[in-house]
Amino acid sequence: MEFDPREHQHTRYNPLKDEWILVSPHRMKRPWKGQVEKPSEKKVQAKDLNNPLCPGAVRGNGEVNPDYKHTFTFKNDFPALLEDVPDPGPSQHPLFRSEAACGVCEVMCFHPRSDVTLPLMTLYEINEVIRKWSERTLELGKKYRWVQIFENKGEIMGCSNPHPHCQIWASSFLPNEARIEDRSQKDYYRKHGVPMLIDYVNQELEMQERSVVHNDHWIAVVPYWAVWPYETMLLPRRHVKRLYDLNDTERASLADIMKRLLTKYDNLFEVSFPYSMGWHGAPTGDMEHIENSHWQLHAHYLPPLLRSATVKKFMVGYEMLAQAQRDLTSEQAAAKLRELPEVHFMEYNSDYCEC
Ligand code: H2U
Ligand code: ZN
Repeated sequence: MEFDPREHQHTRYNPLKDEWILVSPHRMKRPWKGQVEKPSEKKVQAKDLNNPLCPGAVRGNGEVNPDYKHTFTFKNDFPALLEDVPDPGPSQHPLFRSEAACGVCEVMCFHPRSDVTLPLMTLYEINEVIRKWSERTLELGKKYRWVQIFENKGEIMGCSNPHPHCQIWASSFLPNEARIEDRSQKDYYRKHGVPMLIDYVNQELEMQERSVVHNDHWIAVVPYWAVWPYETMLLPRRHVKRLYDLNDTERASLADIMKRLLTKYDNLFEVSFPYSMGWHGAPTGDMEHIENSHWQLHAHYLPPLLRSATVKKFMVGYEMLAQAQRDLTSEQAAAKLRELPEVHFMEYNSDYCEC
């Protein structure tokens, strides 16, 4: 029998995380009798003064939000990282290690309206979000090694608030994902003399099978080693280390590809598609000026949905105790996303108005 990646199980290597994933495409045929998520039926109001992220609303700390027109960034009122805390001191035993950790957490609202998510925004509005992302990375990166921008979208991802927003956590340490990606990209660069993700982008542009959308400056692909069914990576085609190294044209081009990708995501199951996304780029702070040529800026989009708006992929059992496993291949997922329209399904819906 000849090997067919669409039929036969195999493992794939993730060079960024130095991990393997089990691909079992033959399982796509199995019927689903498990948990079905309730679709979120609540219609989001454009403005709700009881929502602490809205313009003019009162936040947890008693402050009133300004009447903002585009983005609005504030220090998280319930931060996981504080700027000034005592140092735990040297560890006494190798099995009980700890290190000092400090940082700052911010929340960034993308738009004054709670019912306007990124794919429904204009390119100008998305560009405002990107400009703010760059600005905060530059500012917080003066002091901190790692500035993690991330968006949890949808209740299924534990997002507590429907208002379009992301969080920014800046830390004095490299979090695990960053540390591992740093090491893997460094090893690849030493071995091949080219940044790993530049090689990867060129391969994907040539092969086309996993590309979802691309434009002159960016490409969105379902990575060869994707774990989540419709996971994508968004990468610049040029070598760019950090968000604030993007020029005006590249930022405008990023707004274009984000709108196209996120519109496809929403169109897949005709819901506001839930995901966790985040940006990774070269470290900052006291690591900004060390050799970082191995780093390439990129974003990860990690959506939990599998076969409909209500069936989610569970990462349990084998995934928690052995390794990640997927049914649908990355190529099948990319083909499905590729064929979806780039006009948002809500734009056909007469219930939706611009009032
Ligand atoms: P998530 O929905 O992604 O969890 O983000 C909402 C964040 O907003 C959350 O981290 C913060 C929460 O701490 N927040 C405030 O800082 N002030 C408030 O008044 C409400 C929510
Ligand atoms: Zn990454």
